[in-house]
Amino acid sequence: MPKTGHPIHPMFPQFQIDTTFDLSNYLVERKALVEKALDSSISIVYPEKIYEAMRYSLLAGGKRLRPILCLATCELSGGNIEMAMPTACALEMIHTMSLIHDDLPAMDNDDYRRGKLTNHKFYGEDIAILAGDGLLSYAFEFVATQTQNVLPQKVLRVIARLAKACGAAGLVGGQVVDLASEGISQISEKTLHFIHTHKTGALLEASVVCGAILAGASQTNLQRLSRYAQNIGLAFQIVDDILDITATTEELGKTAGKDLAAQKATYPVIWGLEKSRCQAQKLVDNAKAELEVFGEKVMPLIALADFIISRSN
Ligand code: GRG
Repeated sequence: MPKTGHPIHPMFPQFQIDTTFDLSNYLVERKALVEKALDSSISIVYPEKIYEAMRYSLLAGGKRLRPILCLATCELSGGNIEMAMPTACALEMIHTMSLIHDDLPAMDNDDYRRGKLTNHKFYGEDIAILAGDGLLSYAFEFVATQTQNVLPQKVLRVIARLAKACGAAGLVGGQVVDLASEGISQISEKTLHFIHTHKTGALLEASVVCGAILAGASQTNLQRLSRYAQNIGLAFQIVDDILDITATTEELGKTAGKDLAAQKATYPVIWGLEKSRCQAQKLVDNAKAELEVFGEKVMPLIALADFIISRSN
């Protein structure tokens, strides 16, 4: 029952809004925890160059959204931050490797990422490919060797989930269709949906689901959280497409206007900016509706869903 003196949440009248919840403070705190764990995850040993290249991109900033989501769903499902931190770090290692490879001349050919020269511009293509490979394999080693106080079966499920998100059924598959669609501005909405649910959505979904698996969430709650993640994943990509048009290179930390220049099919191209914004909002509302059963501990996930459409980079 709602306690007195607190406003009622418009979507969830059965519980109250935690008016003391401060998203920007939460993000700053969580980001700092993740940065610290990432910094101590890789030390520089011989052959120094590859470890330096891996750290160059891994510690280059970024919103750390995937680790933060993973920690949040672990806590929501009754676990704690320590249980999920190795998986949270692995998610960021995988995400970073995908950015390094995506930026290569053979793919998106970008010079800037997270406000810095891309890995291949700084270290050369050979080392950038290997830095990506190094981060990918280390991500799995890190989960397997560093996760504590979690049953091995759950760690195994997390490893399998992460691997699926990386491969042809996830990021790799999405990237392949994205590359094949280059220069074709008339691709169908179905193809665009496939690209984004795989290229962007798969890892966001794995982030949300893996945190909950580690904490022992029920199958029903895992399905609810999956649907939450699918909705925010698509909303995230629509906003990414919008920002490519509306934000500056300085705001984004990467080259703005690339989609238009490459005549890429995006949601704003198909729907226009206004409809794209409306669709993103609808998806976020759908995502939040999935959280109804979780009670008051759900504030971070509600706020993170809102952040996904209000962000400026
Ligand atoms: C994972 C084995 C394996 C291969 C990767 C290159 C590739 C295959 C896939 C491309 C995936 C890709 C780059 C998707 C784009 C996802 C996306 C929207 C990135 C931007 O994410 P943000 O905004 O970035 O969270 P920050 O810098 O804040 O972390």
